[in-house]
Amino acid sequence: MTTSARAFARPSFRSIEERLGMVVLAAMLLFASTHAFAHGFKVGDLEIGHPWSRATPAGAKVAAGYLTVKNNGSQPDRLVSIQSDVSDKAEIHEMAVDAKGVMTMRQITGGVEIPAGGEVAFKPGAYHIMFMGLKAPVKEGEKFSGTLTFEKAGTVTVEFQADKMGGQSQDHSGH
Ligand SMILES: [Cu+2]
Repeated sequence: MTTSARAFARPSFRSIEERLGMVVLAAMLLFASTHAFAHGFKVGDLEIGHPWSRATPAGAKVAAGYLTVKNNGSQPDRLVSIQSDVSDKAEIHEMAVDAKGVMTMRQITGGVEIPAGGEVAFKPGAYHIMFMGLKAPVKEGEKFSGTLTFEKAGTVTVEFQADKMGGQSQDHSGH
């Protein structure tokens, strides 16, 4: 049997249509997966990763917000404010251990710097966003939007995914 005969017997090259179809399918899968798993937002040189919150008990007046901000630029930027329809206002807070060894929460009034080439995590036990004057309880599985304002990059609206109620867990590595 000759080489050419074997080549002929093999399923031949896929048609252009088939190949195009596969490219479209691959693109759709890629889109679906980035959509489902990455949950990220971009503004200028900044990437906002996985904004999330926690379900709140009935009557709660505050909810927390967490996310990461990565700065791919060569200039530092600064998260200066947050707004959301779910609450009267939103503040930037920091959890820290005071001189007596007690965990306390304080408001950061001057914003938080996002260093050039660096990343800042707003997470339980550290910097976080506090939605003050909550208008309705945050329910598990729901999403709500919030608008972040950066000194240089400007504003970006992101979606916070509400996780189950917090308890004492400081861990969110499951996401
Ligand atoms: Cu707080």
